[in-house]
Amino acid sequence: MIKEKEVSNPNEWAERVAGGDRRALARVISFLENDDDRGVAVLKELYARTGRAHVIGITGPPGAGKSSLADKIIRELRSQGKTVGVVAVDPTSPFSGGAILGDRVRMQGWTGDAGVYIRSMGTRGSLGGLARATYGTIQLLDAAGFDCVLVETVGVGQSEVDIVRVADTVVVVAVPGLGDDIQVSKAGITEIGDVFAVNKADLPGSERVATELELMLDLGSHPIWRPPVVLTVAATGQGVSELVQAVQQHYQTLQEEGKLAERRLAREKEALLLRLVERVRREILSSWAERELTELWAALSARRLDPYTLEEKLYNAWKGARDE
Ligand SMILES: Nc1nc2c(ncn2[C@@H]2O[C@H](COP(=O)(O)OP(=O)(O)OP(=O)(O)O)[C@@H](O)[C@H]2O)c(=O)[nH]1
Ligand SMILES: [Mg+2]
Repeated sequence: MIKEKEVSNPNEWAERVAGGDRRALARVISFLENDDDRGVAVLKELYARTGRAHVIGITGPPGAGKSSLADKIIRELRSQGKTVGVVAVDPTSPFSGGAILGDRVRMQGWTGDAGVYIRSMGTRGSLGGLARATYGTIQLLDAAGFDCVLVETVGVGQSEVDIVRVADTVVVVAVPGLGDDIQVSKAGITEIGDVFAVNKADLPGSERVATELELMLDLGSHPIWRPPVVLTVAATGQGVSELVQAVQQHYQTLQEEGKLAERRLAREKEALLLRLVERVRREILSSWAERELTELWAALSARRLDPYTLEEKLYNAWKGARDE
């Protein structure tokens, strides 16, 4: 273990992370997970060194084979000589720090490979907190020099979708046998995917899922990139090199069309604004005593007070306190 006393400032942590020190990397990720201020302090030091990694998001329904697919994608990228950092996010799991069993089992062959780093993260606090820690971790892996950063997340709700949105390339994994087109037509799914993998193509029905996806995609407009649909069998690795090729073509297209920086700036702005809003919200709420707030909510509920007046009251009190 690193003795904390030996590392006294963010700059030292940053140097260690950028230099590829894995134990430092693991510690700083824990800072982020625990909302320890040192995490953000290190991110500030490292931001100028980020933006080099290709961030690849993998999302899809539970059990679709995302981790198995990630394992085979790592293999393909390694064969190209690329280094890979992985963040496996499980919003339903309270565990973190590599304790998610499925991911460990499915991606376990890499412990001896210095070119691969895998970290699992779960929610201990809020989903917003998880999203923040995940995003910070991606930046750390980027600054640590990994060529590619894979982010796996279960795509069941909006927050999970938000997590994967930070990727340069989003792979949506669909599977046969989940009944009709629930997975395909689920709002937003066709919108966020840059590449679609129909996994478990060894099972019946995969061709149909692929056809439905193609039809759905045909309805959309795709000015620079029409998302391809690739059949895969993560269990054997079949189709994975085609998948990786599609993912890399997408990245190349973004670069050639000058859209990569635009996409990254958009996500950075969105994340920053969300943090700001959250901060102001916290400040406003914490400036009131619990009892006072309870009374205000009760007045709102009983319709003795309208929400617009209350909004002004809360805002003005906060602003007044700031202007003093
Ligand atoms: N038949 C078949 N089974 C597969 C394939 N890929 C994965 N599986 C199996 O599907 C199950 C789930 O695989 P995972 O890789 O853990 O799926 P996941 O999407 O990461 O699961 P969660 O992270 O729990 O949502 C495992 O039993 C895999 O062996 C495939 O291509 N074909
Ligand atoms: Mg998984």
